[in-house]
Amino acid sequence: MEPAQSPVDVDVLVVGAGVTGIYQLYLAREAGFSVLMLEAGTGVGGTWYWNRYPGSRYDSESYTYGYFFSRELFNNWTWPEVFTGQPENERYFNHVVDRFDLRRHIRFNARIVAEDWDERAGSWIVRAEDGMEIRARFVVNATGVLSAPVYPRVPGREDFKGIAHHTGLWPKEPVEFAGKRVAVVGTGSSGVQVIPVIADEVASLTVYQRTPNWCVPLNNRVIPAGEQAEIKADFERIREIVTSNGSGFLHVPHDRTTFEETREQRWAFYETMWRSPGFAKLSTNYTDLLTSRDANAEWCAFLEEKYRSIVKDPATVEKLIPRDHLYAGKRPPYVTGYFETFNKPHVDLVDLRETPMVRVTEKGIEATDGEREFDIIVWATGFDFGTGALLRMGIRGRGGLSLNDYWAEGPMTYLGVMAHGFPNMFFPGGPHGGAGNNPRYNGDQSEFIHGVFEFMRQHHYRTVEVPAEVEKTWNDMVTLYSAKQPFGEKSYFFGANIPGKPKRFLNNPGGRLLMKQMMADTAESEYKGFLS
Ligand code: NA7
Repeated sequence: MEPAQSPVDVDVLVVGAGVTGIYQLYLAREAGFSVLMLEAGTGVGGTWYWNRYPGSRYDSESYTYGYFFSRELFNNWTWPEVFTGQPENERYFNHVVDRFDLRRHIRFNARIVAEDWDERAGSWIVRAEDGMEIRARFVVNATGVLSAPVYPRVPGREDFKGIAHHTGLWPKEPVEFAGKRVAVVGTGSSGVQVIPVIADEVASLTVYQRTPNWCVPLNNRVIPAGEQAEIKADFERIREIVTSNGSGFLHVPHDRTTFEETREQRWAFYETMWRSPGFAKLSTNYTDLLTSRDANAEWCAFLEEKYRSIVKDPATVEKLIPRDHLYAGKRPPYVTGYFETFNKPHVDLVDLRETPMVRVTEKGIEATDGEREFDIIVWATGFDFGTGALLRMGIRGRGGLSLNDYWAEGPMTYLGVMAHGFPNMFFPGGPHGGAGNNPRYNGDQSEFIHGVFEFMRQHHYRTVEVPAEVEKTWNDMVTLYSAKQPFGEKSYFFGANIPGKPKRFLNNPGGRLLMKQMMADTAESEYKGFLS
């Protein structure tokens, strides 16, 4: 007779060695659970491992993006710039896993192809592409929201004989741009980071833009030694602010609305915003920026003026001004020297709304105005946001229920971390997650999940599953607030970039504070109805 209970290999299996997974692994290991992490890549860092294209850089302040679980880690790591680049970010995550001796719990080159809930054993059987099989009591899929890269559905992509890379799958070996004819397709956060960085090296640069974005300066700078010391001395205050506020940033919200001030005052204030670091343009702008169309349009009018003052060719600047959404209608990119790039004589902008792409050829790209030849094509065409990674992993819960079927009309979650029918499985940093400084928001989720593990161990429960009616309260909240948040239905936050994907809001429109409150209530109720 088969044993009723198959032994588990580990208590907690974490999938994905990004910023969220590493923290989850650390929490579980510190608490004495047996742990394992599986990672598809050959190194740690997640987003900061895969997106190693030239110009890849934080747009959250480095010292608020890193971890706060160890004062000693915070003290001993020096962020050289306010917004550090990918190599530095990847170094940080390597430092963390080595400093806390986590690397020995990680298996690399392990791409998951199946996760099956074994009802009888009360555990998950997880299989990797190479045939490795792990049995785990709990599975935490920390696989990220921007980790399933997508290419345009344009014929002939495979025919191109030159070099072609997606920004989200960038190779470790350097790509030689010097003297090459280069195309960049896509002008989201990744495309607008690559473009100015490679522009001076290449023989020619052609930018294929489908939708212009409201790009604003990142305003990166080196952090001088004196300021470094101040930041380190300020650990407790910084941690308190970024772990307790809505955005996860250190930014202090403004105290007035747009039209309380004269036009002259507004323009002076917008100038301050233009010079402010990264997301401060969103989080410290006039308080009605995202709630009043008129207020938002006023900021956009200022931005339009700025663009016109930088870009010399009137036809080019016309194409660079968004007309179909206001600020934050799509995720706003933060740039360094982006608009200036279009003043260089060897840089061209192709507006795909005027001349759509027809096909990729052996030699280049054909649009309706003809074929252009290239040595290199950079596909900066984004990701299957939110659900993409989870729906590529073959996850099957109770009774063989496929997550792809359960989420056929869009994700159904509780707190953006668990789903009914999928016991003992979690996905921090996944769909219905946060907009803001992601590691802080995802960290809340990891701590909630870890609290569940601790409670179950203490009280000898084996299974945790969100009841259907409780899950519904969260999904009703998402539906209700989706209509009130600023991101438009044309953004990837609604899955708009993926043909055929259901149009559902893929973040938590209720915000971080509501999520934290619901987590606290759930824990306080001792997970009533969740445990068996
Ligand atoms: P994004 O922000 O999704 O940008 C992708 C870009 O690629 C965007 O400009 C798209 O235009 C463009 N795109 C997508 N499909 C096509 C096709 N078929 N033809 C032409 N152009 C296309 O991804 P990123 O990698 O830049 O940024 C991802 C996140 O990384 C970002 O939000 C930050 O969190 C960091 P569209 O706007 O869809 O018309």
